[in-house]
Amino acid sequence: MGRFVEAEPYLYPFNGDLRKENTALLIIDMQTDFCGVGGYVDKMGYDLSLTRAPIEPIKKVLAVARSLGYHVMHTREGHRPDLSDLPENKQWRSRQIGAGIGDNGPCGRILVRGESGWEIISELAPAPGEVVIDKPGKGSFYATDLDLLLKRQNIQNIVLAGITTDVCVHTTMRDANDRGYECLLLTDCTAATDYSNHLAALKMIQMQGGVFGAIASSTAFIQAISQ
Ligand code: C5J
Repeated sequence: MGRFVEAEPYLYPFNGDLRKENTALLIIDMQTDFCGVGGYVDKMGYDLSLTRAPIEPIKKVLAVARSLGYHVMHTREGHRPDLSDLPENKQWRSRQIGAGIGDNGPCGRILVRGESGWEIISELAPAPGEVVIDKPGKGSFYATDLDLLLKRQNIQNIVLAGITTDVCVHTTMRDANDRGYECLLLTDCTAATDYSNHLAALKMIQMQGGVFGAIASSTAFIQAISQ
């Protein structure tokens, strides 16, 4: 028996053990800085319609996951106001592209904790009691207590949504996979600042029999958990 999602390149999870108790929906960096007007991605000149596309599909998955009692966790990329956790090269590179991390922008200081651009967009705001992970890097495990929280709750399956597919979502999925978590990326609940990068990131996951896990549409995931 078991419960499986119609996923690629294999039915997810590998062992059919998909339950609210052992599964977390992890929503990565749905912050104004990555998908809102005047935020970091906008300042860099990328097309916001790409990173905004997952908002509606995530809203649907989130509503179902919450109603069924699945674990829901959110992450935010950002730095301390004194920038003591901002690597010099990360700041330098962001200035090269005209969106200096820590510099003032239309939504406050770019990628700085507590600023309006750093907040998770209101449509996907965390509910009381949901875990929110503040991370200084691209991966959600680096310099955070995410692994500890997952282990304490006996979570084995991580379902990934959020932005951007090729950067923070992929870094998190790769790291989670190395740590033994069974990962599923929701294809329409993720997006990149370049559509071909999104597609390439999806393709990479499907190599080697699912080198980092599997991918599926949000519809397939909702169908599986609603049964
Ligand atoms: C980036 C992220 N792209 N959340 N951050 O710098 O993917």
